[in-house]
Amino acid sequence: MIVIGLDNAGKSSLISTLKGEPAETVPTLGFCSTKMHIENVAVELFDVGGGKSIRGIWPNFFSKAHGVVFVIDSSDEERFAEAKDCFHEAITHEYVSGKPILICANKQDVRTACKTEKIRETLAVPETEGFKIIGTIAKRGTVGMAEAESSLLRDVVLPLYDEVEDDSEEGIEEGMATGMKWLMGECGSQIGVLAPRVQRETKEEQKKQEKQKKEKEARVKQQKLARERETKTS
Ligand SMILES: Nc1nc2c(ncn2[C@@H]2O[C@H](COP(=O)(O)OP(=O)(O)O)[C@@H](O)[C@H]2O)c(=O)[nH]1
Ligand SMILES: [Mg+2]
Repeated sequence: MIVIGLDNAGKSSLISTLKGEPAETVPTLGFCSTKMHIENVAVELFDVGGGKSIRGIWPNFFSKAHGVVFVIDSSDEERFAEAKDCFHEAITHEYVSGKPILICANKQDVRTACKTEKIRETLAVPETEGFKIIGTIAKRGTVGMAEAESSLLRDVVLPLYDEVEDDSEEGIEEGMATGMKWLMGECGSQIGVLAPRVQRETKEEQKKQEKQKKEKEARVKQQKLARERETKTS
């Protein structure tokens, strides 16, 4: 499985929560991988960033993945356009299209977070099978806790919020497990198609990369020779 999304979406938090080890997370620069068991199946999760600069390494992971988890920070409206762009670039990739995709509308604990239906619209999630969207809280925010100690917040601000509070947060941690279960189930039922596809495309991608590497080496060699000739003639 590959877990993608913009930086700060909550990918690393989601993975550590799933693993049951709320480890301290550091921003993902390249990628990292975590192995765990979900529903008695060994799964390897690749945590890959979604920023423009990192997208060059996407195909490498896309080719190996049976399913995709896309994580979005539902409270960061300023980056919705960027997230949508990232989402569509991923789902239309030749190694991804047709594979099961789970979308985690994360940070549902943030009061200003958009609900799953709004996120579905925002990302323009295709209305076809193979896409599922769930609300998640990968890691409950601690920001604001200290502030809540302040009497103004505690006595004046928070009670106002409590009045409008609904119960939509309930069962959200469970939602994450249900979401992963769905993804595993989809991958499982399509394994006859997915397994050979992954094998074929992984090889294809490896070949592409080897070719690129050779071409690069050849270029470097040419440049070196050219430099040597220059120093001889001067
Ligand atoms: N409030 C809240 N904060 C979250 C949630 N998930 C992650 N965060 C915070 O968002 C920040 C980025 O999370 P991280 O997992 O490192 O994101 P990544 O860059 O996608 O791997 C961290 O400060 C997390 O504590 C969530 O569900 N709710
Ligand atoms: Mg990370």
